[in-house]
Amino acid sequence: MPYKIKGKEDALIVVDVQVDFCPGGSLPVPEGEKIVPVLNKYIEKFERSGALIVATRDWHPSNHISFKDYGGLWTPHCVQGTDGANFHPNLQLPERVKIVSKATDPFKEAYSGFEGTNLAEDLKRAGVKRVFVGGLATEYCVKNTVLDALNLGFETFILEDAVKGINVKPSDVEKAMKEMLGKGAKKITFSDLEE
Ligand code: VGL
Ligand code: ZN
Repeated sequence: MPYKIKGKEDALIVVDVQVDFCPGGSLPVPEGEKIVPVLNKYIEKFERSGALIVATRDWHPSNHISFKDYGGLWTPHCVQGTDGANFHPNLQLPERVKIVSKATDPFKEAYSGFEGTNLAEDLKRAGVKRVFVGGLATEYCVKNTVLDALNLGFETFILEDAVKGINVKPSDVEKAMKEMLGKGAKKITFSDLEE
């Protein structure tokens, strides 16, 4: 179904497209790098329309609760200031991108870009009504960002061709997609967007 980009009422949120979440990194999402060129197309299109472009990044201190040694599920990843925490080198973020660093408190996991950040206030202040969410990983940070966006009252779109998941269990991504859609998110692909 076609949707017209409205410009200033829209925000593109690129979630955690970082070196550690791509093959070769410490917590790779299988084929995570494949969404990079697709995201670049979205970025270009939204940028041209005057929409707000946001890039979230996982930005953990080295003793973060998310890490196995500190009681969490994950191997260390996206530690502040390390190469693995950098955005993927081929991701073409525009000059005026708003970077949101999250999960910086050592004692709190925060999968959503809205958790413990000013993102909600910043979007509301800018007059944003709709958010378009892509990135990594579908069933963790993308899902939690999408669900928070819905709860905050944004019309929320998942970029189906620009997300990838980990699938710790094989059906995890499918379940996450169902949950997001069941709560009111809409899924679109690049060809659904009209300028
Ligand atoms: C993420 C696991 C741990 C994500 C972040 O960006 O989806 N997943 N930290
Ligand atoms: Zn993390």
